[in-house]
Amino acid sequence: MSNPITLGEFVIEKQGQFPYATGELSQLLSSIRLAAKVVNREINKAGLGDVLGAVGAQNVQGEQQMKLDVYADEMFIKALRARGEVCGVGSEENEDFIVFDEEIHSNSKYVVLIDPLDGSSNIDVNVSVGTIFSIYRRVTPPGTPAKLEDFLQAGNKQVAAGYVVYGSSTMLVYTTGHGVNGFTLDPSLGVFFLSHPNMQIPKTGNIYSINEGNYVHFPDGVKNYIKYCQELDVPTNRPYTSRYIGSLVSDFHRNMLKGGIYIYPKGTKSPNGKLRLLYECNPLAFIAEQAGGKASNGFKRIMDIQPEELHQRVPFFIGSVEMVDKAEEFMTKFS
Ligand code: AHM
Ligand code: MG
Repeated sequence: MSNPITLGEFVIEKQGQFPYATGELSQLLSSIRLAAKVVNREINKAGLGDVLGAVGAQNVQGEQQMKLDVYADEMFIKALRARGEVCGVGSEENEDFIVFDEEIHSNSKYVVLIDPLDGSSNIDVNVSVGTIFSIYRRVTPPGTPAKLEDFLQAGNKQVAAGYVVYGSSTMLVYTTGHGVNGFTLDPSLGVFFLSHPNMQIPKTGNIYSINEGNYVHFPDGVKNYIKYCQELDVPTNRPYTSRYIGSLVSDFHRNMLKGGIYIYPKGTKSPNGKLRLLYECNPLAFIAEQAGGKASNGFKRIMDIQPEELHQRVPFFIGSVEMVDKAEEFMTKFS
């Protein structure tokens, strides 16, 4: 490795870009980085379930083995609680947000929204999963308990966002609104190294990612866009190729690197789609835009949607800007 830069070093070097107090963001990211490493270790052992004792069974210490999504949720919350930057966490795993009210949080200025283990149904079959997080300045005064309004902020108010993909290698990708950088974990050292500086999503691509099994339930705009993706047209490199892992972070990450579009539309079964605005869509939208891509609900910018509830779902179109533009064109035309 020539001149390796660790995530810790990088965050400190760039902390001047953060509009608020120096050091706050690095503390916050170091909580996330630590929890990500612990979760990574557990995920890597998941295949040993039958050997070491399946989830739900008792392990050798007589402790109950936790489901990994619950475990990840607890790890991230514990790591964030251990430092003083955050006054509350909203998690996809929990019905309500959690307020941190210990002494060290009396001056905390941030809230975190997190999907601790997205795509967790994939773990049993050794497919990549991810963590998605989003950081906001609280809007209520420090020194008071965090309130719902601190969490229900539009995505355009995010101060940082990122994801971890636990894949063939483990990567942490984040933005603070100054571009996107990706770090790969060296498992032998337990250190994330800068591996993907200044990530850019290609303006267009030839991958479309959607669960086509739900085709009959899709709106006409999406049905017609899929047809467009499958047509033969040499100048635009069609037909596109179809890739759907069913693990959002992995599908998004691949499309980020190669160019593509990911769609989870509304369907007759799920009137607002499946994905959650606060835990999944906003953070990935922030990253996509910072990498030169785009995220939409089919008609408008994801990050301009005013959230009304914590677990709100939205249709989601994200990826290469020209592909999302094209999909929006179909949505408008057939709506
Ligand atoms: P989860 O938050 O319950 O894990 O669900 C989110 C996951 C995404 O990772 C993935 O893109 C999507 O659900 C797949 O859903 P489907 O199986 O309906 O295609
Ligand atoms: Mg999820």
